Amino acid sequence: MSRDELAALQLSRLRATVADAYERVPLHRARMDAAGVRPADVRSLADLHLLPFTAKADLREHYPFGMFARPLGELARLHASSGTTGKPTVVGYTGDDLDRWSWLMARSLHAAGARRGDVLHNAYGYGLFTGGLGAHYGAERLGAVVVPVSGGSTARQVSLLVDFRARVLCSTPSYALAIAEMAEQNGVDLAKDSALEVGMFGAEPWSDAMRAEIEARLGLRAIDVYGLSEIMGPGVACECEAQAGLHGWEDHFAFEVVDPETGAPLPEGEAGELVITTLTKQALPMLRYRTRDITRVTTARCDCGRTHLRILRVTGRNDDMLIVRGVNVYPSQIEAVLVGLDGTAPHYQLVVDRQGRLDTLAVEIEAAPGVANDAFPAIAGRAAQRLKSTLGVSCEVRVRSPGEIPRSEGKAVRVRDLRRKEA
Ligand code: DLL
Repeated sequence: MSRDELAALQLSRLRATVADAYERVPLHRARMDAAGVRPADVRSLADLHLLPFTAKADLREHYPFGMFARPLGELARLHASSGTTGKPTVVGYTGDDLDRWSWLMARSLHAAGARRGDVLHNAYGYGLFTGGLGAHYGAERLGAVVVPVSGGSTARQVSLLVDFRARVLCSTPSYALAIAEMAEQNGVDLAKDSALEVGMFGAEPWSDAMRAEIEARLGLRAIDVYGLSEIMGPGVACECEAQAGLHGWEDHFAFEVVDPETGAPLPEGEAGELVITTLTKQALPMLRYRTRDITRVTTARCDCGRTHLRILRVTGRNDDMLIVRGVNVYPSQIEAVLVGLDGTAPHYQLVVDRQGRLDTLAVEIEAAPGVANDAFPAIAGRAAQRLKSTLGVSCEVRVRSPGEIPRSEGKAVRVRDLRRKEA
């Protein structure tokens, strides 16, 4: 579709979604009434800006089903985010929602290079998390042969990957590395001994340095996939084989980037908070959902020929941003500096603490297997110097022995915040 055709389709779907949300969801109606906006006021895509925002807190306050636009009896499935504090966020799908999600995940997988008949090893967690089932049904829709292994039992994952000749691996990027590491410990070189060619990784921020590391150790092309349960799950946006940003599927979602402080829309290319409006969701239509994810978008045509805009790597979440002596840093920026450093393994954790009234940041990195303990201080020194010159902050670097930093089976825990213990 040309961008004009895409825009026309977006507008007609937006108008239908807004009318439906106003009609069926008391929260949307109340917010729009308070803002003095009627569904009929949405006459162009630019009028999207008239609509009030929604946020994760709205879902929590209307726990569990208060934001659904369909009665429970018309739903086919529920998912929920674990949520570190308070109640989980619950999301619902009609049968048609699940059908569209499967198509969008199939489309994403195809863009990533997966094909009908491929054996697809799905190591995203199955359950309330959207990763496992989202990838599963998308892969089936594509015509792939799904191995529904879920996360965990990493040694067994390695044998199954090799024995079943999987061509495609789906997992979080951090778990992909844990699988690679387990393989190496068991004398298996996945780059040589497996049939892997495509990896579809997401659910957490990761850097290009991490991508290079994963590609080398697993012998595949690592593709970034993005999504969030409040909007659908995985497959809201996905890279194509050009690996030049994630195509946001604009026939089903409208994307905006806003200033995280003021909420004002930002011009194309500027970094800000991604805001998403669903255009075809039935059970849980979302108007201008504040994702908290920081990124930039471009509508420049991709080499692959797709006209969908591209979301340039999500660098991190607004709430994950650390302010270290006045400098804003995201864990993934630190990752980009650390991964690939001589003598280290690509595992790290950031420890935030407080001394007096000042926040402190310590970076824990892991020595590569076989590196002698007396080399640790020199490694720490090199890492600290790189961090200082790239990010402009000095921080303490601690080098841990191989295997000491916890491995993830799903989303990695990158930040240990010790400040909470004071509260
Ligand atoms: O993580 C859905 C998903 C599953 C996406 C599998 C991709 C693959 P939630 O658990 O609701 O949903 O978490 C959503 O994870 O707002 C981002 O902060 C982060 N996130 C997801 N994908 C990426 C990515 C799933 N590719 C939250 N890069 C989002 C960076 C990501 N962050």
